[in-house]
Amino acid sequence: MASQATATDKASKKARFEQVFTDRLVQELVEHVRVDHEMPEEATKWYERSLLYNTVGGKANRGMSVVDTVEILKGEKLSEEEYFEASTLGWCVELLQADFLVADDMMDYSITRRDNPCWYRVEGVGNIAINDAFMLEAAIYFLLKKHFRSRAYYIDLVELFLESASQTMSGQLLDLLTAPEDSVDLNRFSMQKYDRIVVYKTAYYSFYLPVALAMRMSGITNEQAYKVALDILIEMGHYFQIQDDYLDCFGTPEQIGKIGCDIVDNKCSWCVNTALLHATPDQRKILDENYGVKDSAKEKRVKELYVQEPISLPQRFEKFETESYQKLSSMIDQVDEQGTGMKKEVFHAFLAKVYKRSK
Ligand code: GPP
Ligand code: MG
Ligand code: MG
Ligand code: MG
Repeated sequence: MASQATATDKASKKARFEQVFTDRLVQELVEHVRVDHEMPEEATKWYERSLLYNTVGGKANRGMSVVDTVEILKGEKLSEEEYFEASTLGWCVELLQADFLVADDMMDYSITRRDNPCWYRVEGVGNIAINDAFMLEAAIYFLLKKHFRSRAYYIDLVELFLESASQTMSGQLLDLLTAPEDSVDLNRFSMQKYDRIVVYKTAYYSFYLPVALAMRMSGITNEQAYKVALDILIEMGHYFQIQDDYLDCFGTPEQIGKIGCDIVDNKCSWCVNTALLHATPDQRKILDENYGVKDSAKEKRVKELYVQEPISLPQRFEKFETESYQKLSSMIDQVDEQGTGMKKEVFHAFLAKVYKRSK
């Protein structure tokens, strides 16, 4: 019963969050392009469809973490107005995520996302998806201006978005450059390169950004508090992307809502880097012969190898998860709440959302 109640609470929390977007923010955005950009109906309809298709329907962990953090820092329930503002900021993070996913799916030749065809694969969309990604990003700055222009922390919000987006683009560049389509050379991969890719392409925008936005909104100005948050959240983001890489290979499409493609895409993933560290010379040869080619039989061969000893990715992943949890918990325990004005609960709550996730 208790776990059922929790599941219902979670669902209604998410429904409330989603309503802010579907019932209010989408209309504001569509009205903005209709009136301020003189867009005809054909264009406003397209934009509305893109906003709904690409922004709603995910886990919304990033966006809801903004709201949760504001509430934890306040120490009591938010008023209607406070809830609306925090969730608007949360939706701005989800819009950034939507922008990145539309573009990333094109770059990664992905097939499905959130159980549906990737946006660029929807009939009639194709390369228009590139412009739709730009429009999803532009939506962030419209909403920030509309709702936060008069606040003293407005510029901090804008800078946080600009800087995290820029860090993500650098990470994405490294991700793409280490995965050339036409030349497979596993010697180019390493765990050091991997760590840098994932911190930049994932951790800043997915973990530091939502919490730092909420901290600004809550009036935290102590720079040490931001430093402490950065250290913990970058580590958490690193852990999260390793989960993403593991699930790309070992999760089912029904579970993760997308079809994994890291092996055929020649990605410098946690899986291949870990396999390279432990493979016997014979296994290494098989990896060299089968990794990074658009051939499902070869992809299958790599997956078979990943579970064999001494590569044993499932066991190594489980160990990694336990150790990451311990490391993160001990970092969180060391936070000086009095000195920084931060609360450990902010980090515990975010970690609880992603620990041992299966999607
Ligand atoms: C996750 O990589 C990283 C991103 C989605 C950031 C993309 C950045 C851009 C500047 C476009 P991933 O490819 O492993 O994600 P997924 O598995 O969800 O496709
Ligand atoms: Mg991808
Ligand atoms: Mg990618
Ligand atoms: Mg992935």
